[in-house]
Amino acid sequence: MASTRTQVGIVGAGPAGLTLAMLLAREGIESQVLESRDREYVEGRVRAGLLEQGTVDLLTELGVDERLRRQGFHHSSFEVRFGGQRHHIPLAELTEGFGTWIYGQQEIVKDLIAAIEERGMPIAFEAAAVRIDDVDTALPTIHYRQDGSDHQISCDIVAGCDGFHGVSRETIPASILKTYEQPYPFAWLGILAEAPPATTGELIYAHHPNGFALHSFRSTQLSRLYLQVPPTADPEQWSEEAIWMELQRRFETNDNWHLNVGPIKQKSITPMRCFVAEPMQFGNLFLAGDAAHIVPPTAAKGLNLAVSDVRLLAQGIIDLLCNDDRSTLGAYSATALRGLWDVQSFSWEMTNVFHHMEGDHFAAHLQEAQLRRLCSSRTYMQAFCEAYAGLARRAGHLPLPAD
Ligand code: RFL
Ligand code: PHB
Repeated sequence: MASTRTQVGIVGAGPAGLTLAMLLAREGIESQVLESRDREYVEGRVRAGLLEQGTVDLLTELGVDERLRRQGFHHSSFEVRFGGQRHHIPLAELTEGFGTWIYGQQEIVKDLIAAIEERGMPIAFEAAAVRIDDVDTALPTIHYRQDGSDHQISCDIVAGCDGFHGVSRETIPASILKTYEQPYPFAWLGILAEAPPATTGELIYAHHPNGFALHSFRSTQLSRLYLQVPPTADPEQWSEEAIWMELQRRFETNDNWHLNVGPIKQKSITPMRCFVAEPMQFGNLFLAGDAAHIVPPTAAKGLNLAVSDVRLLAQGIIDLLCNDDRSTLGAYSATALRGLWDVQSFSWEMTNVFHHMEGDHFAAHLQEAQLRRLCSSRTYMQAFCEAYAGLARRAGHLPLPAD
């Protein structure tokens, strides 16, 4: 059995794990990233698309923003659509200039992997962590499988960045770990289509009696669209024609707006749920990103949260390993959870306002009243925009340490 030693063992090469590796390298801290999938899979996985300015600022600090600035799209506003009417929400105007960016998660992952490689740092692909031992000691050990054999790596700190289905969270004893889970009675059918987006200037969030729809994109030639569907929906039961018809119906306006249609390259179902695990720390194991929490994708917060978790975690690790100061790391779980619950609350609100609640006519009237208020009250609109832009978590503005 091969056995090695590093300062920080990072489980998972998603946005959380890769960003953490870069933040630590900047301070001369050595880490080893372990990733269960192969590189091609990780670089091709289509997921998030919307980045907060704070996330872009961090990628800029790390010097991995060159392609993002060339190929990404900056947005200063978004559109809300209901009752056949379009409503323009001036995001940047209401947040002292904070807009959002569209740039695919898999592109960020590619950029981070390239930058990590350039620094000669190791990422072990097809290396699946199977167990983490001794996390309550000064030298935890990650056991992993690679090339059909068992390996282990000992480290000062283990960062569990292995997403919702990883092994890190299970390492926290059941007597200590508390989880909260809230499923929704609907899911998203997401498509990636070879069709020029109807607009690249704004995203469109539509509320319709048939359900929610979102118009997004990945490039001037690739549309990314989502439809609210029942949680049991089978993507194979949705023909291309049925998907385009339903999208057109939900985006319909009384000024003849229309979608651009094209071949669908990919379709998938995303179940909608909220999930929180607390604490996000046990001994020298720290959870970050989807390993610790899931928010419904409506407000586009998952990746942005993962990045703000590791920003906080990296500072804690740096204070400990460079200055022998454990206070930031000691407050990590409480501080990250406080920011998380803020985001969970906004994601919950946005999901409930936009999605159709089957058979609930009372809810439908409340939703329309809330949407009318969002599109007409500047004060309400501003509070919504501040949360949507992730203002509290923007660069250099971490949530206050918990009491
Ligand atoms: P990831 O990306 O899941 O990465 C975890 C990595 O760990 C690996 N892994 C293991 N490696 C070694 N050993 C093991 N035992 C392992 N088990 C797992 C996995 O292979 C993987 O590579 O978690 P991370 O880094 O925390 O990042 C979280 C984000 O991926 C996620 O929150 C976002 O995609 C959520 N999300 C969105 N977030 C945004 O901020 N903006 C958006 O616009 C946005 N849109 C979305 C989304 C998620 C969606 N879906 C599919 C859930 C749209 C959708 C449809
Ligand atoms: C996306 O492009 O995947 C996306 C954009 C905005 C959202 C959610 C997802 O609110």
